[in-house]
Amino acid sequence: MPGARELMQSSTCHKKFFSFLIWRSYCQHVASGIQGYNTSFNPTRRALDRADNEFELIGPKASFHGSALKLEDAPKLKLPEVAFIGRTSVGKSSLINAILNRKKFVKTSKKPGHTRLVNFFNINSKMYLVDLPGYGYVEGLGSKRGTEHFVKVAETYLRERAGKELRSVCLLIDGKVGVKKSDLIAFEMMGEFGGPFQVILTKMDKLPKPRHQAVIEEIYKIKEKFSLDNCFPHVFAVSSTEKTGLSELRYFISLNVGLKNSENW
Ligand SMILES: Nc1nc2c(ncn2[C@@H]2O[C@H](COP(=O)(O)OP(=O)(O)OP(=O)(O)O)[C@@H](O)[C@H]2O)c(=O)[nH]1
Ligand SMILES: [Mg+2]
Repeated sequence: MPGARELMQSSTCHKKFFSFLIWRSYCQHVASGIQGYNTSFNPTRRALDRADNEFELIGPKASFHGSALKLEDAPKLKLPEVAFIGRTSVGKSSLINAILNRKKFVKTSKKPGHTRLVNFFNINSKMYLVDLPGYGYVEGLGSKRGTEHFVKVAETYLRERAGKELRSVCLLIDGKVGVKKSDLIAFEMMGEFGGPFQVILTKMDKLPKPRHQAVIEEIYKIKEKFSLDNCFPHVFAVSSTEKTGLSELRYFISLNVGLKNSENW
């Protein structure tokens, strides 16, 4: 992704992007309240079924709140939110549909760079799921301008929502393509950003089963390399088309937004 490193590492971007120290301590507090944050993630079948049931109930009640380029346009209603970040075409919008068990609720496209704004989806007034533009190649803009757009929008979003409604960020990595240079920069960014995030490997249906573990291991190595202590230890692996790995993610989101208190599950 030519120019991305320079862009993401430009001093103004970094200064703004990483000035979340207060939020960091807040997030560590939130994260420590999530069952399994420091241990292995091993929800019971019963808990996963409950999460599926919960999303089955709230999925049909999800509605599009609106798009924001400037965060003044973000929802005024205060609800916990979970955001989705990743390269263009990694499957962010498709994953939101899959989590909600909806087919065309969020617009998806084969053309990279379809989502250009910060889109807020109100999930039955219990939470917002937030779809962000991707980094990397954008149809019609190219890689450099596409990434500039991402940095501008995502940085504003993360800065504005830090310490407020944002509970967690899902960083999506294409399981078939693997970790690209731009993803490494995103890892670095998230590490310095400091708020809780988790890695979601997408499009696992495109990858032969025997290779799944190797891709997961690659993520563990990167987490270790960057000493990402704000990254949830478990790596989620999903397929939105085959609908696999979704129960774990639904359960995790439920905990993140306080939909269910872990003791009740
Ligand atoms: N095989 C497969 N294809 C997927 C999966 N998830 C998404 N796709 C496809 O990947 C393409 C991009 O999906 P989107 O959900 O629009 O990706 P995005 O990350 O929102 O992309 P931008 O908005 O452009 O940043 C679409 O053609 C989807 O059908 C998956 O789990 N498996
Ligand atoms: Mg999208």
